[in-house]
This record gives sequence, C-alpha cells and structure tokens, in this order.
Amino acid sequence: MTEETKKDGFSRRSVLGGSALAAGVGLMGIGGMLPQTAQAKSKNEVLPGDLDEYYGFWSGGQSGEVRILGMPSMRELMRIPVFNRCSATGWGSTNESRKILTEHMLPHEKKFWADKGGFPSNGDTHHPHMSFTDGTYDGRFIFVNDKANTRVARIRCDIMKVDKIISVPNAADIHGLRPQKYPRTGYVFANGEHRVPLPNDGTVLDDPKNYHAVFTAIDGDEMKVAWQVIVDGNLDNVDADYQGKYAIASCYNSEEGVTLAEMTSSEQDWAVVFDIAAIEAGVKAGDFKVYDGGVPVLDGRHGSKYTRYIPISNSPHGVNASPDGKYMMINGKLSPTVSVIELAKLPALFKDKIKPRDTIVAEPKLGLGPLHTAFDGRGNAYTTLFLDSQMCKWSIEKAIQQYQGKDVDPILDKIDVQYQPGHNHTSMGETKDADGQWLISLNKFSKDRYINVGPLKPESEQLIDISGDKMKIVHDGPTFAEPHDCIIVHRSRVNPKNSYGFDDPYNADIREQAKKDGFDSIDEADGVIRDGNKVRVYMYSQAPSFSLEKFTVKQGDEVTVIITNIDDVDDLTHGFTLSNYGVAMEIPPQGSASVTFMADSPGVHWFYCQWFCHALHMEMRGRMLVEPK
Ligand code: RUQ
Ligand code: CUA
Repeated sequence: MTEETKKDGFSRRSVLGGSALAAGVGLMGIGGMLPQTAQAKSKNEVLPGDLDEYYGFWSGGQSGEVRILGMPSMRELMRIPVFNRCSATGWGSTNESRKILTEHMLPHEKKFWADKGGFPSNGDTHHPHMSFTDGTYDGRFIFVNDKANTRVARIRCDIMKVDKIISVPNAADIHGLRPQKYPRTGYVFANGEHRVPLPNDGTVLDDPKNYHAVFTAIDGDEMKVAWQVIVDGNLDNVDADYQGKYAIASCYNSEEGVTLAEMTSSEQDWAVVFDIAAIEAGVKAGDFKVYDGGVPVLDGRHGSKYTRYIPISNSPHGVNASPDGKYMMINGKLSPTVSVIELAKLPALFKDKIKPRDTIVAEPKLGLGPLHTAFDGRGNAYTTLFLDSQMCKWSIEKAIQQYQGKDVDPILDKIDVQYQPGHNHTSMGETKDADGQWLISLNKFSKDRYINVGPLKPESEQLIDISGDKMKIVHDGPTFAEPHDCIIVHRSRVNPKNSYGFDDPYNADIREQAKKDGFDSIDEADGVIRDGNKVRVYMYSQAPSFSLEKFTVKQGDEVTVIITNIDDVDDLTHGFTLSNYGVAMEIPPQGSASVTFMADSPGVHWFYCQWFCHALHMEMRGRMLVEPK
C-alpha cells in the first residue's frame, strides 16, 4: 500500500476512475481526507477519462496554423498545419499538401515562388470560422485567413485537414474573414486590409490617392473568388447578417493615409455595408472591371449603389452580429463606445430614406479600447476593453433605452483580465444557438501570469464562466504566437471520421496514379515502377512493418514514395521518415500519402515509421539503396 492509500483507506487507482465514481459513492461528504482528484469538481474541470463538451478552433497567428482545443478543459487536442510547414505530418513536403498549397496560384505567382520553394512557408492566421447553414454551424468546414500572403484556406472538418487554399487577387493582406450565415455558406467574406494600387504592377507607387482596399466574396463550395468590391478607406473586420442580405466591414483610416499620423487624423471613420443582392445583380449586368485573376471587381466607393458608409468614431475594429439577428456591433477601439446598427433599418438606408447615422440605435460608452464583442443569447453582450484590460458585460436592450434618453446604465459587470484582451468569444456565440455558458478572453500579454521563459513571453487566454449574473474567471492558459481569434463549437456539430477509408477524395490523385501503374486497389499497391528517371515506390504499411523491406534506385532518380496505411484500427497512424533526406510524413489510418525527392545521395538510407504504433515500432523500418551513377 502507498502512503496515500494507508491514510484514507481508499486506493488512489479506484478514485482516478473518473467523476462518475466520485459522485456515485458520495465522496464529497468526507472531503478533507481525500486525494485531490475526488474533490468538488469546478465547472470547467474535465476529469481524466471524461470528454469535453465543446471544440475550440483557435487560430495560430504568426505560426500559421489552426489548433483544436477541448473545452472547457482548455486542453490542446490537435494542431492543423495550414500555411506553415509541419515536421510531424509532412505538411508542405508531401505531394498532396504541395498541390493544395500551389494549385490555386496565378501564373505570375507560380513564377515568383518557383525558385523560393514553390509557395510561401509562413502564414498569419487570424480568423477561423466554421461554415454555416441556416444561421448555425454545420460542421462542414473551417475557413481561415492568411494576412501575411493574402490567402484563405479551408479545413475539412471530417478529417481536420486543409483541402483547399486560394490566394486572393487584387486585394492586399486578407484580415477580417466571416462566412455567410444564411441561408448557408455560401460566400466567405474576406477583407483586404491594406490599400494598394489596382493593378499593383509598379505603374503607381508613392501615390496613396490611387491606392484601394478590396472586399472579396469567395464561393466557399468551389473555393473561387466570386466577386470583389473596391471601397473607400481600408478594411478591417467584417461580419455577415443572419438574413443573407448584408455584410458589414469596419474601416479605420478613412483618411487614406499611409503614416500613423495621417491614418488617425480624422475623428470619423466608418462601417461599410455591402448589399449582396445588388452586387450580384451588378455582376450579372456586367458592371465591373477585371484586373488580376479574371474576377469581376465592382466599384463600391462613395455614391455606389452597392454600398453605404455609416460614420463611426475614429478607428472602429471588431464587427459582431448579435445572435437574435437584429444588430451589428461596431467596436470603437480608439473610441470608448460600441455602435449598434439595427439591421432592419438597412433597406431604408439603401433607398436613401434615412441617413447613415439613423441606423445606429445605441452607442454605449463601455470603457477604453473596445475591440470585440461576444454574446450569450440572453440579450447580453461582452466586450473586450484592450486599454482597460477588462471584459465588460452589458445589456443590449438597456443600451438602446439609454440612447433613447432613458436614465439607465447598460453596464452589468466588469472584470479584470490579464492583460490587454483582443478577441473574445462565447460558446456557440456567433450563431443563433449562442448558449451563454463560456466566454474566452484572448489576451495579447500574459504579464506576470507565468514563470519567466525569457524575453519572448507567451500570450494568455482566460476562460470565463458566464452562466450566472457575474462573470467568473476559471482558467488561465498560456499560448504561443498568437491565437488572434477562436470559435467555440458544441461537440454535437462536429463529427470527424476515425479513418480516411480507401475512397476519400483527399487521395484521389494517388489512386488514379496507382491505377495507371497497374494496381487495382490502393491497399494492395506494392512495388517499384520505373518510368525513365522517375521512380514510383508503392508500399503499404501495417504495424509493425512496411510491405517493402528495401528498394533500390539510382543516384539522380526522381523518387516518389507512395504509402497506404492498411491498418483499420482507430488511432493507428504510421509515418515515413527517410533519414538524411529531410523527408517525413504522416500516413493516416486507411489513407495514403506520397512524397517526391531526388535520390542524389548514394548509399544505404534507412526509412522508419516515426509514429509510435506497436511494441515493434522501432523495428518498423526498411532501406533505400541508392546506386551511385
Ligand atoms: S483582429 S484583436 Cu486580427 Cu481579429 Cu481584433
Ligand atoms: Cu508504424 Cu510506428
């Protein structure tokens, strides 16, 4: 018996079984004597063996990836490489990922990247958002922007891998991104943040008056640009309504300056409203120009029938639709206010029956630096105050009453967060099913919250219980550069597969090539096909071995290794690492992967499985013999 079991008479092992047991035998009654695991469980605690209720999809910021968290435990469950390269899975080296990273490129982009590895190896993801059907998450896709290289990626939620990336022509540096909520996604709206000349070919340089920001609607099913709209000012964040009629973007820099002083000189910026049906009609009627990429570009600057500009105090930032479908919140940033636009007033605005500012029905003063707002589905809003380092809970209804002149205070609660929050997000909070359970504060600084790890500090995120009247911080967690934004999705909305199955479209190219090479089915493809100096090496893997124990190629051959994992056990991933060749990839259950390299180093090269898969995992290896020229 251990010290512990002697003391309290319980075996630790029986208690570790999980919360059900702890609750079942009424351990709470004799609390003080018990080991830690049997203590009262706080609401966010997910005991060993228990599962989380929500998926969190986190952007990875400058690391270019997307992360999956379990919530409310805040355990990081998985990383999805997107714009970055991944040493574990081979994202960026496998033929399948390289195709996804390059197939969308325009000829001039292909040329530019040809001698730079083929595509950018960095990314800056800000805004991951799930596809919608009828105002709520449908579990099909996650879309995410790359501000660094003006791209948008799509993740298939059944396998949690990127299946499409596009680069957006004419626009510069995609920042704000939101999918259409109704009737479905549909469009993915993407803001080109920075203003550039159109076309940006060097004919215009230091003449900012001739720079433009471009708003893009991407067809989320096809992953192709549907249309673009030029606007005045730049574009920051965007959200779509719940009616399928409008998208609204925030704009800082209505001054159209290029220096900080120029960009913040005016007291007023604006929110730009896009009339989707009018734009679609304009495309049909041919009211557009074509620059790069062959896509229709409409003119949405002041006076256009496609847009309206609603003046908002200097430098608004976040744009958030309330889950009742009625309002769009424009967060003030440099102004202490959030401007509430009533969406039902927009048709009258487009008919010029009311003035732009008449669409504003509330403008509560919340504190310094409001950046983003989230919702609980009970009529309350939660706004991050960057400068005050606070989260502010406020009543939308009371804010409207106050704007009408009633003596009410819309602010219901404020708590300090650590430190300087940017985005926040509530559970299901950007859907009509906002459930008011959890709020996350994504803080730009961690300030004194963790032991010192050197000059580069982690950012910090805090989980807040919003199920009661008062907000309550229940968890702190550090994050690596930098989860700008996230979404919290109830687990009932997402249903990933456990294996690819041998018919997944992800591996269609591999199957086609295998057929051409004479293999009837990919799970039996095994052997070496020589095609001039191109060599295709097929094998399958089943723990603990590869079907080929060795293969021989000649120095100077272009070798493609194609492996199919035929294990049908859940969670049985294999890998293929070719030593001293910089080659490694994941081979998922009942999936295939391929990688191409030049066999330019003669000799014996071991390849091995890098995913611990079996008691004989270390033995899961073979040799590539490269004959010298
Ligand atoms: S923006 S901190 Cu990149 Cu989402 Cu507001
Ligand atoms: Cu297969 Cu380790």
